[in-house]
Amino acid sequence: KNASISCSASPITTLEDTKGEIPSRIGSLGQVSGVLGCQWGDEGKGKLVDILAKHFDVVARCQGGANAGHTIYNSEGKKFALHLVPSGILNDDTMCVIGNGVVVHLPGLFKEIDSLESNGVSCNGRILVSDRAHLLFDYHQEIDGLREAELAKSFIGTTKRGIGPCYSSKVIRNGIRVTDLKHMDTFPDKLDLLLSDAASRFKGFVYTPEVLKKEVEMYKKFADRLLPFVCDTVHYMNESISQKKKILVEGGQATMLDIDFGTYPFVTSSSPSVGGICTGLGIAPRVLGDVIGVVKAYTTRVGSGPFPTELLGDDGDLLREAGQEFGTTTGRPRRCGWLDVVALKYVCQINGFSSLNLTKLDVLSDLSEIKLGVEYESMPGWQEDISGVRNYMELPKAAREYVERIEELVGVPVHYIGVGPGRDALIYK
Ligand code: 2SA
Ligand code: GDP
Ligand code: MG
Repeated sequence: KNASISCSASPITTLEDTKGEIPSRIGSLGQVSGVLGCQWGDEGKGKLVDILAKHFDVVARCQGGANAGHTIYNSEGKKFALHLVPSGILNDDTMCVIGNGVVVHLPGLFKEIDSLESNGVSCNGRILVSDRAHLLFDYHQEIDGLREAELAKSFIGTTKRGIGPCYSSKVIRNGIRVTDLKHMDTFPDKLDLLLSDAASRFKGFVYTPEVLKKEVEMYKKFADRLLPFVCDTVHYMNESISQKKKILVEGGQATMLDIDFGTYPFVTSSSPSVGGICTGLGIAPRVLGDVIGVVKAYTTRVGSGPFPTELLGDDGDLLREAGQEFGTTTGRPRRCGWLDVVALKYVCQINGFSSLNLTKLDVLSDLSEIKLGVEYESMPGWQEDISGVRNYMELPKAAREYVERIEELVGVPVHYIGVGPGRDALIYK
């Protein structure tokens, strides 16, 4: 392998530039389609959702919360990092839904909306929040940190965004939902129960009547601001389906972080795999058309847990630099390694993808040899810049052979290939 890998910065041009090349395939995606992560997150789901959003009426998030970090670039090359707001927001005609399966941190949501608005993205009337979604409070974030500290060396490496504690409240049935903001008379008692529970469990958690008072005052203001966004999204989604609107579901994290199917206990607390689409939005499995799996041409993971194809030391550092692999939410360096085909096959089995989007192929460009995590298979590299390529047949032969070997091994066609972060940097195969 070469001593240095450089990530070629692709020029960001407008989507119009590639219009002729966008295949009918996008137009013929199922009325309700999904985009899900195939590894341990950060495969580039946000970029694909943003590109596809133009062809959909609604983009919906079904699980997770502000642990997600979806990076997208608009046509002027301006960068946006989204956490709770669905990645359809840059397309003016798309409605964005935050479904019942999402855990919502209101201070974070409003900060994100304010930042989008101040960057010229109008959110007004374009975001709907499920009345059934659970509220994630600052205290959930605090105890996320306390839990991690308690675990000491066996810490999970969470994003400390309060995800596990909030889903715990939901499952143990003392959680507070968005709809509870409509009943501010009973809200303080509900919050008191939650905070008292946390105080009795965690020595380090300071809870006083003043804390409650301050929080309630803050949430009264939030309630006024949020209520225009609140909606029975189950009804909205199903009505939209009856009206033949096109719906794209955006997954956060990925199947290898799924609470059931991932590398437990080093997982997140939601279902980022195909089942999460139905439970997180209240739509039936039979309405689901295409589900696209997003897979990076290599593997990354943030946080602890098994990673069989991980590259440690200099090799991992080179890949991290080339791919700019740092957490979109926390800035943490991501662990890097070769593509794990064994894990990918398992993920394809669980989700039944109709196609794959192989991303960041451009990052491997300088390598003389690329390893695939299947009985330590090795393939020749192509060692030339592919970030300007837009036509599959113009990719170097070795790059095409790499793509086709992945298709052969996992048994799912690769229809989209990422060769840069910009909207135009996608090859339709
Ligand atoms: P949590 O916070 O309870 O969901 O953490 C549990 C595990 O799930 C992982 N996780 C993620 N992995 C990759 N990317 C995520 N989003 C951010 C990003 C991460 C960041 O886009 O880069 O900025 O650090 C994400 N969210 C959760 C987490 O690392 C734990 O392994
Ligand atoms: P997500 O959580 O799956 O949406 O992914 P993230 O946004 O956290 O991380 C993916 C990163 O890779 C982002 O910085 C994207 O801009 C970038 N990216 C996406 N696709 C490509 C690609 O094909 N090539 C390159 N070089 N970067 C890409
Ligand atoms: Mg991410």
